[in-house]
Amino acid sequence: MQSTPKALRLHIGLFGRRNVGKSSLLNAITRQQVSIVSAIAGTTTDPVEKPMELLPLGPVQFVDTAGVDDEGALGELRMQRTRAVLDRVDLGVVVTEAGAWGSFEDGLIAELRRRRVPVVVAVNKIDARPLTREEQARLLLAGDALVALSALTGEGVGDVREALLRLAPADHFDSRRIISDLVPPGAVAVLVIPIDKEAPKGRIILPQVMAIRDLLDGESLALVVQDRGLRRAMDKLRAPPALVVTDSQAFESVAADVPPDVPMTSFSILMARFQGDLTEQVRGTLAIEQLADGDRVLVAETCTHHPIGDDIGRVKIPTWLRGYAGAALEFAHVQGRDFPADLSPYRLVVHCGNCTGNRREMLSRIHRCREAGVPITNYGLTIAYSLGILERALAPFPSALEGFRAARA
Ligand SMILES: Nc1nc2c(ncn2[C@@H]2O[C@H](COP(=O)(O)OP(=O)(O)OP(=O)(O)O)[C@@H](O)[C@H]2O)c(=O)[nH]1
Ligand code: SF4
Ligand SMILES: [Mg+2]
Repeated sequence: MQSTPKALRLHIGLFGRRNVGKSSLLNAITRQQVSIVSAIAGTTTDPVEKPMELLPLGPVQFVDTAGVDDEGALGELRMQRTRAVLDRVDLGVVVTEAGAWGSFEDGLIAELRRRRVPVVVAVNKIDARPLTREEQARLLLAGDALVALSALTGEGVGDVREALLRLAPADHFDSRRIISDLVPPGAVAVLVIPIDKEAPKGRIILPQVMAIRDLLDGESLALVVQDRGLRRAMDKLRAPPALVVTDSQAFESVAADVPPDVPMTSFSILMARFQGDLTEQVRGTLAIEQLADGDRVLVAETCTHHPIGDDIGRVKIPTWLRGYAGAALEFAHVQGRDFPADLSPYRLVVHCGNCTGNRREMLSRIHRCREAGVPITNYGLTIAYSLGILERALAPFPSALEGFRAARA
């Protein structure tokens, strides 16, 4: 259970002033001492994450944040970290205590609403101070659900769980598939995974694992090969596969080995669809055509892996883009949560597949790019485009292909 990829977990954020009992509530819901509780305001300084199974919903990820009402330099840093959490939650809990509601809480709700995130208002510490009838009437209108509780005695904690279950977006654990919707039950998908020096020792990476698991769930067949074994594998099949998926870095040789009438795409294009907005990112890819000398390109990665050898983000993407655009481009790199607040210096954002992140955060990055007028693409789309095979790699996704053709025309 603990290893369900983060991307598939519903993210639930706990927000509120310092000392209202956010960490106590998390501990009460999970029945574990996950987050440190103390009478000193400002105990939680960095977001604390706790994956758990919230039945019958399934795997969720709680994020306990730092209280964000404080001032000063340290307070500002905490607020930035908490704001980053706002960008990636699917559900928000605003924790407060009786008599404390003010413009700060209204502001938090507004931030969550702006992101279309449902909100539970949780009034804690009712053992010490019950909620008055007037306040209850007012707070009922503040969020989508109101719960009065005591994390200390446990009263009302079950109601918080129930409110979360009720408000969880119905489409979260939905039929969104990585690959199995493209490969009918019983049909074969060939997955091409080159084992080169960038491949992690003794294992395969998350998008590949997720694709194999999804094919198993769909009762399709997965044939996993290295790029140099592809032709031999294709020869052994009695009928052509329903789909060939390759690591983007082997695109060129795989495109040459796969007959033109067999659908072909890459893991990162599958991930763009599953974890982001494929059509928007395909449109963003066309901005590569406009790149000129001195333009700045932001390369963003969700995880903080240590770059090795010809790292795709640091070496390969810059080399490909400079070559394709024939321009002296400048590259900036960010990893993890450090997506810049100001995107105006950039002419293009090239994002990784976001396999370890969650979809809402990716969609919120895409949204921020759109608001800033900065196109966003991803690794696989960039590589396919610069190799001139993007149209072919989009053939399995008619609406994205249509968007691509329309934008190009
Ligand atoms: N009486 C009472 N005290 C509580 C309750 N829940 C939490 N407390 C106390 O309130 C204080 C703050 O609790 P925390 O859970 O650390 O609060 P927090 O919101 O995480 O605080 P920061 O991390 O500092 O922002 C602690 O002394 C808790 O014991 C409750 O339901 N009733
Ligand atoms: S850089 Fe992005 S795509 Fe690559 S492993 Fe990390 S999160 Fe996944
Ligand atoms: Mg805390």
